[in-house]
Formats: sequence, C-alpha cells, structure tokens
Amino acid sequence: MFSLMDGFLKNDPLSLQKDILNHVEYTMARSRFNFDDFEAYQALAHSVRDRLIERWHDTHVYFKRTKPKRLYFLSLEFLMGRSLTNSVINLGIQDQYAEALNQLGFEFEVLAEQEGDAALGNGGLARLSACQMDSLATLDYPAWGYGLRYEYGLFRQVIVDGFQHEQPDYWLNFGNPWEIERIHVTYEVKFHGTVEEVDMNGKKQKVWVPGEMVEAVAYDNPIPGYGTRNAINLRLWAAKPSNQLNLEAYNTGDYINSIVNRQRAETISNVLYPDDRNHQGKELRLKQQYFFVSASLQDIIRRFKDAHNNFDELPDKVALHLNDTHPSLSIAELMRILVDEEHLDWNKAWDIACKVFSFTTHTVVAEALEKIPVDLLESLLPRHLQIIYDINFKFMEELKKKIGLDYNRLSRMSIVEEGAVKSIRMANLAIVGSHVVNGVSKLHFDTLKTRTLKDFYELWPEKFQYKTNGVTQRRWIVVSNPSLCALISKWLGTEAWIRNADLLTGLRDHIDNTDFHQEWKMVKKVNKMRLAEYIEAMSGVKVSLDAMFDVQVKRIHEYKRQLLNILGIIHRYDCLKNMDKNDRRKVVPRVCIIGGKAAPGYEIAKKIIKLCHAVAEKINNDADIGDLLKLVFIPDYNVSVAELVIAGADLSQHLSTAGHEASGTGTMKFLMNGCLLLATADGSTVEIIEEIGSDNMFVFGAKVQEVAQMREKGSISKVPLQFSRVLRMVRDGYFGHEDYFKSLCDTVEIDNDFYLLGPDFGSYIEAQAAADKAFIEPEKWIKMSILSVAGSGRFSSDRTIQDYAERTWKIDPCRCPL
Ligand code: 26V
Repeated sequence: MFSLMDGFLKNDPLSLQKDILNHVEYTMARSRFNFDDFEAYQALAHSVRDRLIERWHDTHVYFKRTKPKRLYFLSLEFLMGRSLTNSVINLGIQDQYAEALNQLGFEFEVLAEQEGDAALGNGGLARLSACQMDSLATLDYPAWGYGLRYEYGLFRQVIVDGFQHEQPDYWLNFGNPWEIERIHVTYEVKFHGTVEEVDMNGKKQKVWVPGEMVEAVAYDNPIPGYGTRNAINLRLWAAKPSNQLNLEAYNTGDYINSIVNRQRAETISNVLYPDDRNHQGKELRLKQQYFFVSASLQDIIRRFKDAHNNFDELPDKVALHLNDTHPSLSIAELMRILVDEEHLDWNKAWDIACKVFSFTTHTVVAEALEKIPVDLLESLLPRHLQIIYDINFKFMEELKKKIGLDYNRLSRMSIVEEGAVKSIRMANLAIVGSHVVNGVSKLHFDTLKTRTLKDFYELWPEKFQYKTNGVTQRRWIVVSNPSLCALISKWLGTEAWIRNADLLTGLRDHIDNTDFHQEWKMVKKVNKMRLAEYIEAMSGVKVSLDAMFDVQVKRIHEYKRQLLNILGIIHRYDCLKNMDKNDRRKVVPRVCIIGGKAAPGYEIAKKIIKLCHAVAEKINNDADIGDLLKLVFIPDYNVSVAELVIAGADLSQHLSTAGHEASGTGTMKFLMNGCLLLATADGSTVEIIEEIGSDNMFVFGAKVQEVAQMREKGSISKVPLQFSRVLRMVRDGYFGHEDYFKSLCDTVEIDNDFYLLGPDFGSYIEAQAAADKAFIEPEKWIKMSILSVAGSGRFSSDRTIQDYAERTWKIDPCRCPL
C-alpha cells in the first residue's frame, strides 16, 4: 500500500526520465520530441525541485511538530552560485539522474553548465553565508536563512581594452526553478511618517503612523542537507506595491501617477549594493535593510506566536543571528514589536532581546564599521531612532556606573556618534543588543579585543568569542572537483568525510605511497586541462600544462595587494629578459592567473585591473618568453568560475597586509583542493599554518605585530632595489598608459605605502623562489599537496556551525525521520 511517508516521487532512472519529460512538455511547454540543452536543463531542474520540495515539506512539518529551538540566520547577502549539481549530490541521486539523462541523449555536466549563478552578494561574507546554510542543513539544525531577493545580483564584469565595465546581472530573466513564490506569505513594511503618543489604559504608548507602505513577498529556496532527509529554507523577500490604500498618493486625484508611485516600491529589492567596504549612507540601502528586517521579524514572530503564547519563552525557542551589522536594525525592531505592539515592559523586552540576538562582525578596521546618519534614520524610521536613543541612554547610564565619567570612553562607546554628521554606529548597537559577539578567526579576535572593539571587550569580556570560518567540502570538493572526491573516497575507503571532514587526516596514512601520488598527480592534471581550456576560450591565451598554475582570485582591494602580485610578475619577466639561454632552461614555467571584481567606484582597484591587462599584453606577446611566463586575467569571477579555477590551481596567493583580512575563506577552498598556499600570516592563514605546518606552504611578509611599527617608523631601508626598479618600469610607461598608472604607482611609493608593498617585496620574491624550487621536485610538491588536503578538515563550515550551535545559539539537531 502507498504510504505518505514514502513521498510521491521515485528516484530510479526511469521515473526520473518520465519526470523530466513531463516537465519538458507541461512546465516548459515544449515538445518532448524536440528540446535543446537549456530546455533540458530547466526540465531537469524542475524535476529536482519537486524532490527538494518534498523533503522541504517533511522537514518543515517535523520542525513544527517537535518545536525545537530555531535559529534564524539574518544576512543581506548570499552567494549561492549554481544549485543543480549541489542539489542532486545532496539528495544522493546524481548517478540516477546521469543515467536518466544519458538515455535521453543528454549529459548531466553539459546541462549543469546551462545554469547561471545566483550572485546575491559581494564576496567573502556572502559566500560564507551560503556555505553555512549547507552545513546547517547537513547537520540537521532547525534553522532558516533570511535574505533579500535582489532582481539584479552582483554586476557582471566585462573587460574592454583592459578596463572593467559593469553590466547588470538580471539573473531572473529566464525564470528561477529553485525558488517557490509564496504569494500568501506577505507582510506590510512601513516607512516614514510620525510617532504619536496615545493613552492606553492610563499608560502612555507610542504609535508609529507610517507615511509609506510596501509589501514584502516571500520566495522560498530549499537547501538540502547531505546524507539526511532534512531540507531547510532560505526565505528571500521581494518588494511589491502595497495593497493598502496609500492616501497621500490617491488624494491628489492623479490615478496614473499614483500607480507609477506604487510601482516604485519594487525598487527596494531591485539591486544589490556592489561595494563591500563603503557605507555611503544612502536612503535606498537603509530602506533595503529595514524592509528585510521588518519582513523577517514579522514572519518569525508570527511563527513563534503560532506555537507559543508567552514571550518569556522567546529566548528558549528562537535565536536570531546578525550576519554583520547590516541587519542590526532588528534589535530596534524587536524592541518596537515587544514594547509598542505586544505591550511588554521595556526592561523585560530588553532582557529578551539581548538573549535572542548574537552577532558576527566580518570587519577588521574600525573605520570600515557601518554608520547611519541620524537625519536619514529620523525621516525613514522615526520610531526606531527613538528606540535606539532609549537603548543608548540606558546603556550610557549603566556604563557610567561601571566606568565613571570617563567622557572619552563614553563617547567612543556610545551608539550615537556626535560629529559633523551625527550618526548611529551599527556595530555598537549590535554589540549592546547581543549576548555573543563573534570574530571570524583567532587573529581577528585578537584585533577585536585589543583594538577595534577594545572598549567593549574590556566591559564585557564574556560576550566575545570567535568561530574560525569554514567552507563546505560538499561544494568545494564534491561538486567542484569530482575526480579528487573519488580519489579521496577510494584511499580513505569511505565517503564519510563528506559529512565529517576531520576524517581527511586519514590521507596522511598514505603519504609515502607512490601509487597514491601518481593518482593524485593525474587528478590535478585533469583539472588543469579543464582550466586551460577555459582560459583559452576566455582570453585566447594557450597555456602549457607543465607550467605551475598560480592563482589569485578574490575581490580587488588595495589591502589584498593584487598589485604586489603584478609587480612580482614584472620582476619575474624582467629577470627572464636578463637571463641567458642556459639559465632560462632551469626556470619553472608559470601561468599567472588573476581574477576578481573592483567596486564600480573604486578607481585604484580599477587601475590594478588595467595594469594587469597591460602587463599581460606585453608578456604574452613576447616571443622571447614563450611558455616560461604567461599572465591571464579571468573576467567576471564568480562562484562557478571559482569552482573551476580552484580545482585547477597548483599555487594560490593570499597577500593581504598582515592584520587586514578578518579571515579569508579562499585559502580554505584552495587547501581542500590540494593547492599550495603562498600567503602572509594573516586571518585564517595563521590557523592553517598551525594545522599543516609552515613547511607545507610558503609564508612571507611582515607579521601583524610588525606592521604598526613599520608604518610608524617608515621602513625605507627594507624596500629592495628590485621593487623600485619594477615600479619605475610602470612609471616610465614600459607597459604604456603612464599617465593613467601614475596615481596607482603613487599609492606604493615610499612614505605613502600604507599596505607595505615595498617592505614586503623582498620576502615575497623569496617565497616565490621557494615555490619554484619545490615545484621542480614533484614528489615533494605532491606530498605538500596531500598534506594540505589532509589538514583541511578543521576548515569545514560544519565545524564552524557546530561551534555556533553549541556555544552561541544553543540549538540541537532535529533530524527528520526517513
Ligand atoms: C559592506 C557593505 C557596505 C555597503 C553595502 C554593501 C556591503 C556589503 C558587505 C560589506 C561588508 C563586507 C565584509 C566582508 O565581506 N568581510 C569578509 O568576510 C569574510 C567572511 O567572514 C572574511 O573571510 C573576509 O576576510 C572579510 O573581509
């Protein structure tokens, strides 16, 4: 007899085939006898989606029934990339699908390439959110993610004549099979207006009378766990015109204009802000933040009230995590709901709020922390500004009792910054309103304690923790590097590492096995071939597979020092040019690969991209150099490109000036793929060194303690002649465009060299030489590569999430029965 517990859908190849054809005919409305790769991809995606929905429902029902404490992960950014391969792998039905498609005359991998990336985020923080969702689902945590459904994701980078141009990423153009529109899950979000005081049963009560209303509509994106039936939800909000009568607009009697005005509501969730450093105090950004916060909290509180009737239970049933300061208005919003709408006493509400919220900061330097001009807040969210002032007043009173009238410290710690532009310090709000404040690596934590958040750490040391970031091995090995995945499982004799990355240490047992080495080498070769084909297709440059593939891919920032890499490449080129034929024979050929996006308004970053192209043009066309050195810029770096590039890299570079990268997660992805790291002792690298040892990587540069000193004292004596020489080549127009590059060169001139490229150059060149030396001893290189993967288990986001669950959120796994 049929049991509802089995679900309706069968997963044998024949049933899958039927399902795909059904979707071709009835969802895509194409003939089942004639459809192309893209249509096949869409039908395939819909059939996978059906299976996701089944699990999603079951998980949801199970959570509802068992009522565990839930985590809500609030983030304005998620960089999910593609979903197809990840979904079928996590569902455990990849082979069945491959067979079903084969019989239909299609290849799974080819169809997977049809999918575009969901790029609803900028960089590190956003991809981290995506990895963490995968871990939450896999570890069976009762969690939901909340985010915004931007219609335009991160811009597409197009390179014309070596210059970056930005094009809109209208990613929903062909529909998005991975989301489920919930037309009935909608909430009104209010803006502007005034705050009135009314008498309620003899008590004065604040009432916010809004001037504008917008509707938030939920779009659900199922996130399947691996090796479990659990599928959790990522709920993204889209803005729609409100159904409530907007009196102001209609009273004018201008019907057409009132419709046009209504339509403007949709702009709120239209576009992702593409600059991951500058908070410019723009009204639209603030609107996005509040729109997101308000819709999410209404949804969360409604769900809580469905199952519980006393707000005292909120901290036992709900954990709200603030992914950076971007959602920190949630603290004021929860207070508004509890005090104004649920009529709780302020102190009681505050106690609840503090127990519910936790916060992670992804920033190192205090100047980069988010601030919101008070004027803006006052006009858009008048009631929230009052609440923030009240929170601050009480905090200042409490602080005075503890530290006395130390006005400097009081003013540094105040949530309100007095100054030319009076502003709200969002990090201070988040810290005051959370019970745990997290850093993202050990080094970051030290910096937070001793500098960035020193005052707060001294006040509440028990609030501060760190959880070293991690990445998911499902995406970064299983999905993106199937050959390595198979090899690891073969030599470990199990696939259990896919759920427990600590087992990767077992690879150490085979470190001297030459058969293992041979297979390891072949896997890298296959991945290098894929990458070489891609490079040729994108840039026309043919690269030799014997060369060392040396990769630096990440957002372009001065502190990440892509310029150091390029100057190093110029140095290498210069050396080659001055070498005789005999010496050249000993040189390790290199393919230098750089990729990443510059924020549209970040001039210096854009000049770095142009310089990279100018240098590439010169080197790649120098017949004298041939395969000894090539430089390619990979355009439009995104999650899918990362999957290809990381698997095919021999060496990867992580060059941030020590103390500037909060964590860095690229390091971990390369590590998992057996790519050696050439890196400064910054962020996560410090812990990677602890795990695999500095003799299995190439560490260089000033240590974090030295950086401040070097800046103070100046370190002219440490700047090697070679540095001045390569810089001069750029200045003198060796690569053309000397006027354009002048301001870029100025940023690294002695006395102006904030990120210390000059003083680190000598040690950088030495590390590069050490990498060359290791590469010509393949046995040694392979061992280092194996030990990198073997030591990467600690950098799984599973470890991070488990740590958050136990120490911060206090949630337990809740596994949906099979
Ligand atoms: C700031 C802004 C400001 C304006 C609007 C858009 C926007 C988006 C993001 C941000 C903050 C970016 C901070 C960030 O991505 N930090 C990175 O976080 C990674 C994960 O923890 C970490 O590995 C990187 O070291 C850190 O730079």
